[in-house]
Parts: sequence; C-alpha cells; structure tokens
Amino acid sequence: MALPNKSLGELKAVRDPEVEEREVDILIVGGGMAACGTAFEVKKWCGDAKVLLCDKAAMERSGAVAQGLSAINTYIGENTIDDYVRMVRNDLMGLVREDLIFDLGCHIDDSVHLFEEWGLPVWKKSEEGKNLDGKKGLKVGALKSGAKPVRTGKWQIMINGESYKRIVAEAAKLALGEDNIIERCFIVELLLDANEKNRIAGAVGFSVRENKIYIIKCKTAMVACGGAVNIYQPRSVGEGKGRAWYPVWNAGSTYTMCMKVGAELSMMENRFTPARFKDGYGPVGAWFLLFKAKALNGLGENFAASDAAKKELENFAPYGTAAITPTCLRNHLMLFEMKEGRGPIMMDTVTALADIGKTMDKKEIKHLESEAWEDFLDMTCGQANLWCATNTEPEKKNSEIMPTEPYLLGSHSGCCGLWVSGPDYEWIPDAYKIKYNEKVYNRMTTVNGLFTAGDGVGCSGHKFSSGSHAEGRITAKEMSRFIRDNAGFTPTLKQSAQELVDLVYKPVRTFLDNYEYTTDIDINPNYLKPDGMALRLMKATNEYGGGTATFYQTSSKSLEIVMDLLNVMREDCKKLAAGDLHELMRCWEIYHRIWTVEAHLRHIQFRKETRYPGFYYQANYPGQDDANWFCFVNSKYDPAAGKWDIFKKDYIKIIP
Ligand code: SFD
Ligand code: AMP
Repeated sequence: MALPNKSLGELKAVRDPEVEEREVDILIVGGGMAACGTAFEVKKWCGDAKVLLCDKAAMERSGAVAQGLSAINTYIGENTIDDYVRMVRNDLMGLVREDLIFDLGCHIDDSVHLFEEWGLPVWKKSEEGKNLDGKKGLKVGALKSGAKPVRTGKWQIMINGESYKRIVAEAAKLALGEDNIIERCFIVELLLDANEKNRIAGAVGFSVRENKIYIIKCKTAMVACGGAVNIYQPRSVGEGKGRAWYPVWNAGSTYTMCMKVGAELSMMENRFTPARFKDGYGPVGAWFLLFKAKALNGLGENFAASDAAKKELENFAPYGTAAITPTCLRNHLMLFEMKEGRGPIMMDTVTALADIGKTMDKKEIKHLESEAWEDFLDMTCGQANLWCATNTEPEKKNSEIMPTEPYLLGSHSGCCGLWVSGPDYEWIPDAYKIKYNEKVYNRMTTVNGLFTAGDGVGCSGHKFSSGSHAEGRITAKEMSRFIRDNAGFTPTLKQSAQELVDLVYKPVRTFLDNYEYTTDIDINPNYLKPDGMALRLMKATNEYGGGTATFYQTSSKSLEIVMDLLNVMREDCKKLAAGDLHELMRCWEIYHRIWTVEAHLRHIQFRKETRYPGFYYQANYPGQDDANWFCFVNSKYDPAAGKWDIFKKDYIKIIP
C-alpha cells in the first residue's frame, strides 16, 4: 500500500480496528534474507499447504539488506566446510554449535548461485587476474559454472549489490505469490495452542497502514525478524540519530516473541559491537581485506602489528594467536589504544589506495577510487554523504574508525539467538537435537512447530546475508515435513479475538482516553509516549549495561541497577500511548526491545567471565575462565509463571 500523504500526518489510530482472521498451515514472520529464503523454497516442499508471510515493512527494502550490500561475506567456494566451522569457532572465541554451522556451510553456495541467476552482479577475476565488476563479471561465466569470484578475504566475495534485496525479494514474492504475503503487518505476539502444551498455534499483529488487526492461526511458524538495534544509546545524535549500523527497524522481535512463548534462548550475552567508519557507520571489511588498508593509532602507528598487541593477544590464545584475529579482539586492541590516550584510530585509506595504484594506469586508478565510493554507495550511502559533507577524498584524507554501540544478532559476527535443533545426522549428538513425536526437526526451537533462521538462530554466527537465506530455505523444508508428519493438528487459540484486539490496541485506547487532558499530546500524567521510553532504555543500557559511555564495561552492581530500571520500564509500558499507527508500532517495538535487553543482561549477569573482550567487559570477572565457563548459557522464560530460568549447557566439539 502506498505511503500516506505525509502533509496530512500519520494515520490516526481508532479505538476499534477492523479484525481479519486467517488460518494457514505455515506462517512466515519477517521478510528479510532468511524469510525470503523460506518463501522462495517452501512451495517446492509443502504441496497444497497454505502459506502466509507477514513483514512489518515492504520486502523490496526491508531488513538489514534494505540499502544493499557490497559483499557477500560467506561463499564457501574452494574452501572446505570444516574450515568454515573452524573460522566461525575461532572468531566467536570457541563457543559455537558446530552442527548448525557445518549444515549451513553445505547449503550457502547454492543460495549465492541463485542470487547470481536472478541478476545480482558478482565480481569475477579475469584470466589475467584483473577484477571484473558489474556486467563485465558475466563475461567469464557464472560462479556456478566455475568462474572465479573476486575474493576479499578467504570467505568474502564482492558484488554490485545496491539492489541485492530487491532481487532476492522479487524471487521470494514470485515463488510464494503476492496473495500469500501481507506487507506492513507488524507481528506483536506469537500464540500457543489452547489444547496442546508448548505447541505454536498462531500469531497476532496489526497493519501499520490501516486500522486493522490480523489474527492468524497456523500449524507451524518461522520467525525471522532479524536482530535488535537501538537498544543502546547510538553514537549518532540529533538529526543523525536515525542512523545506526544495523537496520534500525529490527527491534528484537525475534527474541522477544519467541522467548515469550517459552522458547529457549542461547548465548544472549554475546553481542556485536562492530568497528565502523565513525558517524556514517560504513563497514570496514572491504577496506581491510580488499584494499589492504591498515588502522593507525593517533601517533600514526600500525598498533595491531606491535609487540604489545601481540603480547595482549597471547592472553586469549588459541583464539587471539590464530591467523585471523577474532572480531572482538580486534576491537579490544583498538579500545586499548584509545584508553591509553593513543586515539583516535584512523583507517589509512591514503596509503592503501596509493599502494594498490602503483601497478595501475590512470584509468584504472580512477576506477579504483570509484570502487571505494561504491563500497559505501552500495550499502551505507550515509557514509558516502558524510565523506562529501566533510570534504573527504579517501585517496587524500584518512577517515576515523570507531566501535559502535552494541547490537544483538546471530548472523553477522555475533551469535546470540534461539536454541534450535541441528539436523538429524547420526554424527550429531542427541543433546543438539530437538524432537517432536520422536522426530528431529532441523532449526526448530524448543517450542514445538516454531522455527527460526538468520539472526534468530543462536550459537552460529558468520552466516551473513547468504547464510541467512540458505538457513531460511532449510526451515521451509523442515516446516513442510512438520505439517505432513502432524497432519491431524488443528490450531486452537487460547485468547478470544476481542482479547487480542484489546491487547494490541491498548496503547491506542490509553491515548484516546486521556489525550484531551493536556495541551501537549506528548506530555500527560496518564500515559507516556514510546519515544520517551526509547530514550530511557538507551540511557539505562548505555550507563549500566556496558554501552559506549563506559567503554563497554559493566559490573555486577551496575547490572543490578539496570535490572531494576528495566523492571520499572516494563511496568510503565502498561501506560504506553499511541495516537497514530506509526506510534503504535513504536510502542510494540520498544516493548520488544526491553525484553530482549533484559535477556541480554541476564545472560551477562550469569556468565561470570569476560568471554568477548572488545564487545563487553564484566569488570568483576575480567578475562576468560575456561574451567568454569567453556559452555553455552541458555535461558528460558516461563510464560505461565512469569519466571526466568538460566542455566549452563554443554559445548560439544565435533570438528577437530
Ligand atoms: O558489510 C518484522 N550484513 C552483511 N552480509 C553480507 O553477506 N555481506 C555484507 O557486506 C554485510 N554487511 C552488512 C550487513 C548488514 C547491514 C545492515 C550492513 C552491512 C549495513 C548482514 C546481513 O544483512 C544479515 O546477516 C542478514 O540480512 C540477516 O537476515 P535476517 O533474515 O535474519 O534479518 P533481516 O534481513 O534484517 O530481516 C528481518 C525482517 O524482519 C522484519 N521484521 N516483520 C513482522 N513483524 C515484526 N515484529 C518484525 N520485526 C522485523 C523486517 O522488516 C525484515 O523484513 S557488512 O557489515 O559486513
Ligand atoms: P565488516 O565490513 O566489518 O562487516 O566485515 C566484512 C567481512 O570482513 C566479515 O566477514 C568480517 O569478519 C571480515 N573482516 C573485517 N575486518 C577484518 C579484518 N581486519 N581482518 C579479517 N577479516 C575482517
């Protein structure tokens, strides 16, 4: 549906929305990379089953790949899958689910081949070893038929990916059919079955374009609403505040909605605090890997290569001393320089471009410079704007890099998420399998019939865009099997339609009941607006939960304080008010964020060590304690009792 005319303002919310009830076999929540994978694949496996996909935004530009990407960070190609597992394990300081990573590694390349088939330009190497970008790449054939991609690192390949998401969404939509898709539908809660314990039976959401509530019954569901952004005070302020590195509209819905029906979470203490070009959030991978740039400290030294850095990394052996330093430890070294007064950290773009340019003619140098710009124009155009606004020509002026505010995600260089089943191979330990009626369902959470993928799956990072898509495809096949194996099930909801409407539209009613009491609709003794709550959450996490304010350090006492603050926030959320549909979405987003943050901080509180220095520091437990903590931390919220249970789970090594 078209955007409303902004000059008329947002669509006002009414007290009693229209209700649309649907009953389907398979429900897909989200429309990002993973959900597009599911949508593309599902019809091949599910026969005549009814499928419905709900995305809070428009699939062409929703989720993390909305702006496009300039690289596909996981393409196995000539590498072995065992090595892929080892790389992920090392980057995430040893604690990962090797079954999930191996399984994914077997399927990732197929998704990349499809992207190319659908029109995504992939850079190739010519026979002379030159880079062929854009359409030129096609001259040497497709990846699938053996053409060589332009590798940046061992795993990453370059693309011209401004339209990456459009291409992937188009294929998903064509495969699923527009009639089976509701865009701009924000799912608020998942619903358990009334008759069978621990069984998914549906979801409730609302349209952000019409006063309408969707009540959906289903036999199985997959939730892939991405990670959580804007849970910590961003470094950007004022007019730039809408900018963050990860997609601002991913509000922790995946984790909150699944945990609230009792699904087990895993490694929620893990976070991703990426080093990025300061203020514009431009990714650094292409600069480090493709352009071979070095990061310099304020004294102009290549600090990462210093003896002091090597010594520091030895404290974190074997990970710190591996050929590729884990992402958190790369941050750790940067933070060390900054704290010692040797900041700021600069990406030496000038030397990097000059060095590559040495073997190039003028035309090729111009092309190289345009590639440097395109890296950002393809995926973080705000960074290119910032370069323009600050007269930065990367061949003439270096740019500052800086660790950002923390994000929670499971598909990039982080691994928080849901505890899910691995596939049913005999080499996979039983402890990694989740069964329903004696059968194992790959990527199913601990709630029967509820699946997840991409950022939703815990303990297996580094799948990125390609892996998230491939994982979504895996769930499509498994959900189809699930409904076939359990054909006799009829979903029954516990709540009446009226109860669900009352729940979802509560903020609207609170607003309508009270807004006339004051002259300023944002200030009212009887309600609070989601914007204010968002600021409150970010202030609390930033100061006490290991945000940028404290160089990512927290402590047992600080965690106690922030837990108290979160408690009050959850209580106050009962008084959230929404005057229009956009605000109603903001209310539910902040609610999802608060729960997700609580899970994150509870896990940090439980793990009495600092497993990921550079991402966060627990000051009372500095350093790693393998003797006690070389294990996963899982948690489970009991929706009936309103209680959390948090516990250790064994790590099992599979790949030597
Ligand atoms: O440069 C609801 N990523 C990169 N991956 C790569 O392969 N190469 C790169 O170059 C990458 N880089 C990068 C990346 C991301 C970002 C933001 C930047 C740069 C700037 C990572 C990938 O993009 C990421 O791994 C995948 O997209 C993850 O997929 P998935 O499906 O788990 O999440 P999603 O795509 O964000 O989709 C989420 C969807 O959920 C919807 N949604 N729908 C209904 N109800 C709700 N309550 C909802 N809440 C959310 C969203 O609308 C969306 O459709 S680089 O840094 O390395
Ligand atoms: P980023 O742009 O930081 O998201 O990184 C893109 C890809 O490059 C990811 O696979 C990262 O793990 C990898 N990467 C980024 N920086 C480095 C680095 N300095 N050394 C090795 N790999 C890196």
